[in-house]
Amino acid sequence: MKILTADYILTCDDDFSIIEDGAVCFDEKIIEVGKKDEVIKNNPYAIVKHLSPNSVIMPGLINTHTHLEYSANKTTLIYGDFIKWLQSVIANRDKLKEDCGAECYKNAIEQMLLSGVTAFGNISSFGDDLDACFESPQKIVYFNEILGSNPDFIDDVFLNFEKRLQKSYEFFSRDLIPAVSIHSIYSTHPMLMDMALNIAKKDKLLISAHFMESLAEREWIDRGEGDFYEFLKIFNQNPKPMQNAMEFLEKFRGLKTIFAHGVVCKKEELKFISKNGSLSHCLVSNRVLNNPLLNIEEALKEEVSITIGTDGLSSNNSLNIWDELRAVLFAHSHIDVLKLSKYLITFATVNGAKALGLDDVGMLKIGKSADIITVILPDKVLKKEQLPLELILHTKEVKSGYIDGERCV
Ligand code: MCF
Ligand code: FE
Repeated sequence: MKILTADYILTCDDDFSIIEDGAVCFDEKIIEVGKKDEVIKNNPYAIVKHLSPNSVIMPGLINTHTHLEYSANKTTLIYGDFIKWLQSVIANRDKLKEDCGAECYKNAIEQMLLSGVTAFGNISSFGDDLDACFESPQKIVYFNEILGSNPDFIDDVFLNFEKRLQKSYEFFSRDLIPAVSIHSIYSTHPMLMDMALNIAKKDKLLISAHFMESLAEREWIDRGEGDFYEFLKIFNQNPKPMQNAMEFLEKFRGLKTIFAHGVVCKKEELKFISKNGSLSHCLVSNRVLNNPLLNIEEALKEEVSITIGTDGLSSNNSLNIWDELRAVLFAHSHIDVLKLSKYLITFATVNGAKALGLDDVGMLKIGKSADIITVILPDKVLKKEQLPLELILHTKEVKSGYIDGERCV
């Protein structure tokens, strides 16, 4: 049993309580959170470690959407236009996949870990990242991706998906949870979706889907026109949208889905997402692919649970979640900075945990798993209301991290 004491405990509980001169006592689970003197008095046999001045203890951070298999990308893929990027992914994915060996996966996972990410959602297109995920200390929801629009290949594509899903079941543990990813409305045939979602329903698996990420996607789905039409003509002489947005969404009703991006959603779509899952905000990815900025306030008005995703290195220069949080903070310049900072910490902790179905993390509270990170700020924070903002501005790496009470950083 251990006790960590710090200047601030950011509990991320329902009241967003911040405890000054606090402590957390834990083994694999959190035993007590409170004022330093009381926690030490109540747990006399625990080993006490006093963190340095300006220390903060908070829940481990959660990245709900990444693609480890694209971690070899630095400057290969084309940014600035969603369709051009998609074409460059198709042209380069085999090479990028080959270039990401064990070391590349290890570095990507370590970058997340050092930034304090103790749990993440990974979209796996090929199953090549399974060993690396198995070996990582973090809790991972492993989304096996399915996509394909040609009805002639449905059976082959589904067989390949089933094989990958099966393989991920062999690694099933508390730390690696198999799940399903429906790539998107423009790339996945409704029949394929039904087949994959039937498995998700039967096995109670979490789902992830890219949804309404670009204006091109909106135009294609609503009117069958635009850049997507030109792009899809390469594969099909007379391409047509396979379903409309609500038909696509309806397939996820009653399931639990993380919708990635959602930057060009209509009100009724946001309403649907709020009742059937959550949204992963991948701001840097949206920016480099020249996609619109998510309207956070509109999504919150519809009671959407927003989480933070870095997306893969296929559309980001960093998997460090603090880099992402800083970018989000600066991009949404019309939202009050203190209010947004508080939101962002909630998005990256409690909301992320709920979205990934990890109900025992994301908050420092008695009985939750001891997934904890510590950060040392460069100086004193005079008012605790400033703490979320100062954390986002100054943190690059955590001082230490624990998963189920075991030291992992
Ligand atoms: O989230 C971004 C942008 N939107 C769609 N797909 C991806 C993203 N990052 C990686 N991808 C992958 C996706 O999983 O790129 C491929 C899929 O395998 C595009 S479709 C050939
Ligand atoms: Fe993605």
